[in-house]
Amino acid sequence: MGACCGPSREAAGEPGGSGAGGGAVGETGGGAGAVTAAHEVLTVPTPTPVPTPAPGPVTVRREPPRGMVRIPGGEFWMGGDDPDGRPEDGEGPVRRVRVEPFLIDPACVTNAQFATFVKETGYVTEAERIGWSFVFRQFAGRGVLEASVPGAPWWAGVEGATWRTPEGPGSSVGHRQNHPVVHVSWHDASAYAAWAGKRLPTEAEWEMAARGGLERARYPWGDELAPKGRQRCNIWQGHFPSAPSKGTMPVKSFQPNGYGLYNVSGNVWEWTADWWGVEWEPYADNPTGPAQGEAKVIRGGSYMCHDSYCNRYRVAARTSNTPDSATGHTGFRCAAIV
Ligand SMILES: [Cu+2]
Repeated sequence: MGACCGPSREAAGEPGGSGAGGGAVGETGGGAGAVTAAHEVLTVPTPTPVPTPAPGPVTVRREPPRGMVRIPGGEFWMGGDDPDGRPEDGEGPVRRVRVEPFLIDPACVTNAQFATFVKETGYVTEAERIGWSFVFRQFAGRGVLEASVPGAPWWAGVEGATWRTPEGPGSSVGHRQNHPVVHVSWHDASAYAAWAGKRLPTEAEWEMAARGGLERARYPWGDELAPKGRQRCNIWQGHFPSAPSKGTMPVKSFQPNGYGLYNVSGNVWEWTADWWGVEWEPYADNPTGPAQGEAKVIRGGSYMCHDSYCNRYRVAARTSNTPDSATGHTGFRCAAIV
């Protein structure tokens, strides 16, 4: 998993950072060196024992509501062989994949939608139970823990950072009701999806939908990042990580792709159903990823992705994070059977 895009609780949980196994150190990869000049002392918050994931049964509320997009299914070229991609990300080789027709949300789940779920079920997110989550250091105010992610010093563990208080104590989502919910773990996202009568998309479904009907394009809208100079996604602007960032944007910002999906590139990373893996067959029928694993695939890139160290806002790009991890730049959208 890439610590720069998917900082995991485990990555921050290695006292001293030196022996940080699990790949966090080696995974910073690419141009990360350009922005990791200052090494910080890695003192880590004592991990709080976490109760078993997903608190209690979540009641399934209803049939998949209207407003989802129907993706016709069929075959497509999945993955990329872009020389910009990192070999360890397993974007390639490009292979033929078939998926059944399915439904997918046109946009990520918003703070308002997640609030309804919490109100109806009393659900408590994993970050709330554990007590801290990852915040982009530029946004962090109170509650910053003396921990950092090896190779990705722009992440801060913040006590009290939750979906309701994305920057930590004192912050709120009051003015961000239509922004994507963040600081949700994979377990939280799955619980929401079950409640909504939906599920998380498989990685193959996510990519087919994100491609919007285009074949082997670099982005969901074509091959050019900013056609005619027009920005099409919320990614890092200016020098990373020092330029001022606005963070998330409303889930329906920018023009949607050919299938009507908004912000598949940039804004927030999106959880998928699949365990992480990097081995592919030349052809796969409705793939659902490895049977087991340690990390879940996340797709799409975020407002923090920048060409200078991570160009994972390309539509074939992928990384992962552990299912208990939460960050201020990861959210999700749901899928459902037709
Ligand atoms: Cu990135």
